[in-house]
Amino acid sequence: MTEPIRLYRYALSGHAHRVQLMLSLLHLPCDLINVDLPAGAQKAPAFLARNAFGQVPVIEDGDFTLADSNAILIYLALRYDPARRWLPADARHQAAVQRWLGVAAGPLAAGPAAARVTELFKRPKNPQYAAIAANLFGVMDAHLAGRDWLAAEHATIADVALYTYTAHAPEGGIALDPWSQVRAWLQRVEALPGFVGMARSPLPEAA
Ligand SMILES: N[C@@H](CCC(=O)N[C@@H](CS)C(=O)NCC(=O)O)C(=O)O
Repeated sequence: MTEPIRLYRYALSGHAHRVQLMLSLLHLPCDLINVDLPAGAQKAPAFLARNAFGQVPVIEDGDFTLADSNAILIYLALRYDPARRWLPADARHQAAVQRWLGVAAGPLAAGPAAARVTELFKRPKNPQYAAIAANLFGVMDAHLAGRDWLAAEHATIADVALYTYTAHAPEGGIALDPWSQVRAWLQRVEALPGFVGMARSPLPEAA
């Protein structure tokens, strides 16, 4: 790598934070470029040329441009972790990682992340978000009973992908108190060398 990786992000985007966290865990230098989502900068032609879906995160690594948080985690792990700890090479572990990346793009986004964005931008509440989150965290809590990490005997990109919107679920009015295994796992992620957090938003009054 000859120059820092450029990360296009919004400071309150958990999808973008997921990438920032991975870059930091891999000790990769990066330039953070803020995209003003409330002003609609992600839909401007210059940004759409980087990601036609008009969303952060996007990275530029030299002449290579890549959007989508989970795709970026896979790229970074394959490109910059030759030991293959963050994305194990063997079939079972790699499939387990992929399963959790699907959860991050599925119920994590549709439940806790959607509830949080509703609070952040004062959109109409939808009780389905809390129901999706409760089911997800129940499954995660049971899965984490007796194991430290989601997909292997050590941290992988699965843990990075699930971390941010789980840790910040209370900002969407979804308390983590019932899920002791999930809370212990969050602490393990936060203890990883190179961990960097995302700015906390105020908790909703009803939470
Ligand atoms: N599947 C995408 C989702 C990214 C996403 O939802 N980004 C949000 C911020 S968290 C965004 O840019 N929203 C602005 C918009 O859709 O206009 C990923 O994993 O990167």
